[in-house]
Amino acid sequence: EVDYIVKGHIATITLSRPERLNALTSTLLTELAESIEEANQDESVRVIVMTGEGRGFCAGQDLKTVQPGMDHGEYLKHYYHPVIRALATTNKPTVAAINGVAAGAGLSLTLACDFRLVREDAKLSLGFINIGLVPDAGAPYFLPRLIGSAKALELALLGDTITAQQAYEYHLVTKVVEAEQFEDEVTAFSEFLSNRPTKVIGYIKQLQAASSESTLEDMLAQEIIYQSRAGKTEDHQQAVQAFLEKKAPVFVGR
Ligand code: LHQ
Repeated sequence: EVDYIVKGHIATITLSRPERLNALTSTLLTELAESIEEANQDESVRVIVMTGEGRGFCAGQDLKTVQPGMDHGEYLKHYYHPVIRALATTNKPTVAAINGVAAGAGLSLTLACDFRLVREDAKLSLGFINIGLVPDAGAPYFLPRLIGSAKALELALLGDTITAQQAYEYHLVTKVVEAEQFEDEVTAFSEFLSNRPTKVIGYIKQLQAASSESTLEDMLAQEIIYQSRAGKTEDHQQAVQAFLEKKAPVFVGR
């Protein structure tokens, strides 16, 4: 239910149940967590892209699998949380390529990524409230941090479907891309990222992740540690040399 391919330095993970708008099942979620872990471990991978097959990105949990008597909390713990943790803790840059509708936990998956590229005609909806549920799969953590608590609460309480353009105005997505350009733009963006200083990208991510729970003094201490590490990378040393020689830097990710 998940396709995984590595091309050059880019791992592309495709949610693949197109007849149901890639609605999530326990099998799909298990495979998704394994794919993210595989990309995370593979040293040749410098970018992780997640996208959907067919006309949708992901319609959230497959509601046909929701049984009476099922404990949603336990389900989250077993199937969703490993995916969200894997996305949120990888040191590699992650891109959600939102090729079509993203609803419920389908939208939540994208919030745990570093970048969201969205097709101009894709619709986004938190949606949970419309079926009497709270937002989940990391959304209560990520959404207020991404767009501020007022807008986050509004989307959660109203459950509205918003357009790609609105999502951009709310600072929810990185970029809105014309439909015909979408695949080329995802490739170009991922290739650009894959040629950046990958190790330092990981440091930047770890440093920023530390920020939400820290004081200024904590963060000043953290930046000493990370800049000291960044300063010792091959990419930094080579890029300074290239600058002085008026050449373009070539980053190897180390
Ligand atoms: C679907 C689904 C779907 C099954 C479309 N399931 N078939 C939940 C429970 C437990 C524990 C943990 O956490 C969660 C997390 C959650 O994600 S809850 C939120 C679940 N998702 C939703 O409530 C969204 C439901 N879907 C929709 O609102 C619409 O389908 C959207 C806005 C996604 C797309 O609308 P359209 O583009 O108009 O497509 P459609 O509605 O015609 O859907 C196409 C087909 O896909 C259709 O099947 P059919 O046999 O009639 O062609 C839908 O029934 C099916 N489908 N979402 N979540």
